[in-house]
Amino acid sequence: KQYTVAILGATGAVGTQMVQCLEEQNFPVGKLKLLASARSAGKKVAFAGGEVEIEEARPEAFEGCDIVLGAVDDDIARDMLPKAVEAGAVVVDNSHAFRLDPDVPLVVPEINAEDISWHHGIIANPNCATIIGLVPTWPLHKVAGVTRMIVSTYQAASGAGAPGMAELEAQIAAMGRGEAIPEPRAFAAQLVSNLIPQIGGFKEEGYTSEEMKLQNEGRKIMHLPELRVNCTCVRVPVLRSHSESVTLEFERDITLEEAREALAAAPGVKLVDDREAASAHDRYPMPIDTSDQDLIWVGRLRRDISNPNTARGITFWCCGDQIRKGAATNAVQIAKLLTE
Ligand code: 2RA
Repeated sequence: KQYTVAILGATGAVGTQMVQCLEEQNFPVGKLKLLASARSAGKKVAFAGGEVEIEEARPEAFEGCDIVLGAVDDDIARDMLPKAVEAGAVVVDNSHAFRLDPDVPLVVPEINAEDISWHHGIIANPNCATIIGLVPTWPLHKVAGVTRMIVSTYQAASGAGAPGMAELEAQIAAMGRGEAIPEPRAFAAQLVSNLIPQIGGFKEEGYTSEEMKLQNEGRKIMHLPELRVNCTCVRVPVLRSHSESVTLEFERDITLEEAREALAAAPGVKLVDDREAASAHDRYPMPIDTSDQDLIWVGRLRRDISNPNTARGITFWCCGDQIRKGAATNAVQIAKLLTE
């Protein structure tokens, strides 16, 4: 069967990536509709050896669509996507609009693909920092039962959308290749050098909306209503990969060897954890290495020596591409499961 697929928000960083992911994942697209604002209508986008013309996003555009991928902000998603369902499409939405709606499954395919079965027209794609932190957490949860997470995130400019990314990219280009430091971005990062410990607005107990997402979404995705998460989300001068320091507390003992084995075998994970490696690129994950690929790289695996019961505490570091696995790739993986 071939499917008529529409992307709402086709010109943003995530929407553009979705077009590429449909090709990469050999999605059975019979017809692709690219929907965006009136000012983008008429532009042509390369797809599957041909070209697709961008149309203005209007409710009528959903007629005949089997699947709609949402890559727009919460307000537009709330307004437009129910109309896509009314037109008979199944929606995979990357906004936060429906993520916590009890009638909407919130899905990371490596964790809870089975939840897709109870959708009522909309399936929500989790927040990027949630996906990147939970993909490596889940295999460890299956070994010893996670009860608590302490997470610090280092989130790329891409999370602030294409404009934020373009701004940082221009600064990095202006820095050129610093002789003292081989990686231009590392050089620029030290020169751009500021960190912003706020993503989203401040909510309960002084946590930001972004920080509460990991607890709220983590509980729903892993079916752990008692999960407790302390998260600090920071914007850093990196282009498109998010990094996270994750400390887990478990209800049962887990050895480092068990953790290492579970991560090495986990779908969606690449274990990069060799303190003796000559190159930093092989020693641990770095955002510069995880950009533009779909795996979550995990390293710096160690016991949590602050946990009074060290047999039940593990800390790791992970990096993943915010636009890909953090958004577009995960959404297209969900859509692909709908076709299987
Ligand atoms: C961010 N997670 O990084 C949010 C939205 N992508 O800004």
